[in-house]
Amino acid sequence: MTPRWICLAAVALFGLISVSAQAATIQVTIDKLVFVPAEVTAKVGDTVEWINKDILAHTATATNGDWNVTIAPKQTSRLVVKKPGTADYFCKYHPNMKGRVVVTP
Ligand SMILES: [Cu+2]
Repeated sequence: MTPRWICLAAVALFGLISVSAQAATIQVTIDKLVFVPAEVTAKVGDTVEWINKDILAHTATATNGDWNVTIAPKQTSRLVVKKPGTADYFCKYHPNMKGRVVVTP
């Protein structure tokens, strides 16, 4: 290998490591009109992924209006969290469905 190749390989490897160390995907399953787990913790930049196992459409709607995610039946939807803090959310179609995302910096 030439020094140029070694340098490129090092940059690529470092990029892979730093990306995997920073961003995680946190999964919430929706099963029979319940968010499981009801509360998850994420870091800024992480992705929250809702997996809808029901045959009904649901939403994850932040009570403070910051975000609104629709999850079609048997589908998965994702949100990248950008703001630290505690976000309570609910489903617009089934308001007794409630969850919480705690975002740490
Ligand atoms: Cu719902």
